[in-house]
Amino acid sequence: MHNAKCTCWNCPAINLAGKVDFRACGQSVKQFEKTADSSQETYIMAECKRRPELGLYDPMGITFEECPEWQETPYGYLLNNMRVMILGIDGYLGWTLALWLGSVGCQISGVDNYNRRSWVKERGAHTVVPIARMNERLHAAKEVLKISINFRQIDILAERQRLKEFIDEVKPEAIIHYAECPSAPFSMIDVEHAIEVQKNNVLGTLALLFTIRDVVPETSLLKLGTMGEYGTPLTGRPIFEGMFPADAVLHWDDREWSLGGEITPRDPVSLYHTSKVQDTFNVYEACKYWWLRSYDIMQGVIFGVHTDQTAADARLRTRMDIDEYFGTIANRFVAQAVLGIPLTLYGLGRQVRGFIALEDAMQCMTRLIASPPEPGQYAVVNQISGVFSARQLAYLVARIGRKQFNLPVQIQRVENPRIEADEHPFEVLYEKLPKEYGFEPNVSIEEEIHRMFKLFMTPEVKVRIEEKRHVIMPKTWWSGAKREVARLELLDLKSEIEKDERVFTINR
Ligand code: USQ
Repeated sequence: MHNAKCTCWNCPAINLAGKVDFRACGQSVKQFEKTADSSQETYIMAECKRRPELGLYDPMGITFEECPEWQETPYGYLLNNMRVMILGIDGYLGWTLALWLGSVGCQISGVDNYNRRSWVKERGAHTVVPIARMNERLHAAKEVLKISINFRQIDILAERQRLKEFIDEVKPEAIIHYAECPSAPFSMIDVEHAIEVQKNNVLGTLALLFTIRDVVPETSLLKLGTMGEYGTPLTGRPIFEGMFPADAVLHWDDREWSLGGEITPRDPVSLYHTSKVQDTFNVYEACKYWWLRSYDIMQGVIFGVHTDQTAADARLRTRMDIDEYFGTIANRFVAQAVLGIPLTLYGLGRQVRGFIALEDAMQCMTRLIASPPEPGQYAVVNQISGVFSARQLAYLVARIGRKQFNLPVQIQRVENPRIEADEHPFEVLYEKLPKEYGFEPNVSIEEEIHRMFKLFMTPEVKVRIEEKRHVIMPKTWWSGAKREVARLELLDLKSEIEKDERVFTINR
């Protein structure tokens, strides 16, 4: 078990006590022990909120493996009935995670202001997989999966006092922050949308950090960042997991310095991605000033719609968007294939991204919840399970659509409405999740795309895709222009892709 040797130092049920400057941000147990050895003045003790009978004790003395409050699960040791609060619980990821964690025994609470539903509606689109209203969702979760979810309709920024009261009432041991606008094109529509995205994302997170400091400083915050924060460095230098590794060195002007532990450069690719960069720094500072603990999860492009829980009943499904704003590339390609629209490769189509299936993302989140960071620790993981170019993805979708569903799928270049490199080197590290947290990808991209085709071809979903044919072609230009992109040449990618050995391998 990846977290067997973690101790009370990592556990959110701890109350830290003793004679130590908690603002000193030692960040690691080793660092702290060093300080404690060299100074008789400093010592640290713990009390357990779950086992008050232990009194004061050494926080490094009990491991998760030894503690009866931590029970073995397929994702590592997990706190019994761990209290997890999901912000943005009505969204694509939030709802899926609520059911997933509920089914491994967590006690789920959540908030949402239904912004995602309104934003999609405002753009004239809809989720092609119909989803139930929240009341019905909650009812079905109870009836079908025996999961009780404690839900409140709250806007985390405008109603921060209500959020604070709710957090104080629940005392979550982990908080998952998904309550952000996830769309790059939405943030580039005009000044109003850019402001809305930045305000919602940056200020919502900032307000949350203060609430955590004041009410539950020992909780672990799992904050969704994005791989797009890093951009695509044109020098080809590796994209590390948030920070430079210990042995990274800067050479300049015949001198050299260690870069180890510093945040790596960010070069976001839209004003939405920029909001995530600002979040990164706000969370990083909060961990430093207040000893909060957080994972910043640099998630790649998600695809797919399936988990066992969301598939258990039609009322439990999660949303699936395919429009220009909220549909991500793989989901859009499958919808285009079903509609008979050539798959839209923006620009050269050689832009490369990290991808992960919905179900695998849920596994990663569970493993991270099970292994809380240490007090003061800001940790970053790159949450992807494979790397593809847009061309490779289009080819894969076309191949599955043609061979397995008998659809005449075509691939076409269109003008690129974004300002991004559409051909670039890309070397990304994504080793922490598998090596340190035991993540094993379970879903191959072929399998998930096949599953999406199957679902999208059902009459109920197909008719909803047909209804929204007009929201497929992009109209939002990063330059500010307002016109539909022009279609360019059709591509036959067979020979180009099939000689590329890297294609369709889930792990490097
Ligand atoms: N693209 C196409 N054709 C399309 C749609 C997109 O070629 O029809 C290209 C885009 O130009 C871009 C890439 O595919 O280079 C990815 O675009 P996307 O719309 O699938 O994803 P993106 O805008 O990058 O944002 C999505 C999620 C966001 C998340 C991000 C992870 O909406 O919330 O943060 O993926 S990442 O891309 O790794 O930053």
